[in-house]
Amino acid sequence: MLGTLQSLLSQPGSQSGKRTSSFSDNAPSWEALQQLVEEKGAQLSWQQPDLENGPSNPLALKRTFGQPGTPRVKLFRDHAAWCPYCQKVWLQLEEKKIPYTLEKINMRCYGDKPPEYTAKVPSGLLPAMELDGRLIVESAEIMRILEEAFPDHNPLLPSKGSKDRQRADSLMRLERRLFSDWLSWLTTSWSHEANKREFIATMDAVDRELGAAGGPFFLGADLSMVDVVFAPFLERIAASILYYKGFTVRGDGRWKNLERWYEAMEARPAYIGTRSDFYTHVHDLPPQLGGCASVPDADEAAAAIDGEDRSWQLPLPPLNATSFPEPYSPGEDPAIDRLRAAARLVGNHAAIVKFAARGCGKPGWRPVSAPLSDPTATAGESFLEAVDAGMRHVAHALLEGVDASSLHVSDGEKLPGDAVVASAEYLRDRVGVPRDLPYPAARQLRAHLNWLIGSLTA
Ligand SMILES: N[C@@H](CCC(=O)N[C@@H](CS)C(=O)NCC(=O)O)C(=O)O
Repeated sequence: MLGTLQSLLSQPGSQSGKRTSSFSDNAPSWEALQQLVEEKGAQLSWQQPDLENGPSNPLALKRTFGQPGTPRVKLFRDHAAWCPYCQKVWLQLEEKKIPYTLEKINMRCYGDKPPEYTAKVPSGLLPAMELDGRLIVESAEIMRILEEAFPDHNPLLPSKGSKDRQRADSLMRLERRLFSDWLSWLTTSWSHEANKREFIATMDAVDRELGAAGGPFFLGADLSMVDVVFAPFLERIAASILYYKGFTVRGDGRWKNLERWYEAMEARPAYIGTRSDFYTHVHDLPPQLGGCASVPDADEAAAAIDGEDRSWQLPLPPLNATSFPEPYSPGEDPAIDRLRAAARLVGNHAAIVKFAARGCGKPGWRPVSAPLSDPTATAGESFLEAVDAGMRHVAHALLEGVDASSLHVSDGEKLPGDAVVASAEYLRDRVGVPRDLPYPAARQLRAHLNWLIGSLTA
């Protein structure tokens, strides 16, 4: 499937073979849309998130959790929120409510790193942390030091020498075994059956361990460091093994304790703000791992994850703990999810329009290894007005529903449909979770971009 996506990406506008129609510039202005966001927010009792003190949010650059003073910790994590090692540290800080500031650094597959970062961390690796100005690298070391330096902030490890601590240490080793078995199966096409057996045996062991202390977490009723360490990988495993191997990890009841663990994690605001989605993961893993190996059995699930079936079309199928392809136990609140997507689009419209217009602009002079990234691409400047109007129609449809949209499509209209279709597709394929939006809001945005694309395409 990635092959399909890559070829699609190399010729922006997969609908470009189809006939598109021109359309009218009669969507409300951005100012009027902002007004609507505020009105809807008041109606639905929804407020813009409190980035500093509210639930974890990928847009936050400073977190104080209401505590006075200057944060002692500065975290450097990847800006796309793709790196599992960064996610562990991020989640630990959030669960412990340790005040911190954040600097986002791009991964190499997203282009060159800022020289100030490589001067500090010559390997360029993420995450890194400064504690009282002292630099620490390696996620395991960072996490160990955070536990030691903030003993009063919700300790996540049982005390040294205790039986629980021994169990926690042994579970951490199980996590590395799972990591290795997952990668062996995911990244190679040989020994498919043997790799699959090995992976399943290790997942059976993980599920047994999740039941051993009564659950829902590894050490029992309370979340611990073990859950924090497993979380980024169990998240990526569920996405990638379905997409590349057609094998359901989550949602078919095979591993009951694990299902309960996913649900318990997703009930935690600290985790949900860091959680990505299947689509983002299946496309962020290959550039980090140097590729993933698909089997033909995976085609149906992969098409659903890529939104190539009806899964990204309005009306969206319900989202819950058993939805296919991606279970999401907090479920959805479609009115709020649409509002959240609209608020982001309206609040950041100038940058988003320019970004989307790369879809009708020129690919970059220097490609990078992440297919969804093209840092040197340029926007189709002459189409900015049309793309702007298209995005205002999308925001309006998110806020008022597609039936209330004033979008008028006909061959005689002023604005070119083809450039806008290419731009909407470019943006749709690059909505990243959690970087841009939480999953339920991201799928609303993708589906409303598809509504625009479908409306403009004969
Ligand atoms: N052992 C390191 C591994 C960190 C690591 O591999 N980070 C990757 C991202 S997942 C990285 O920074 N790669 C360089 C890059 O892509 O920019 C740790 O646990 O912190």
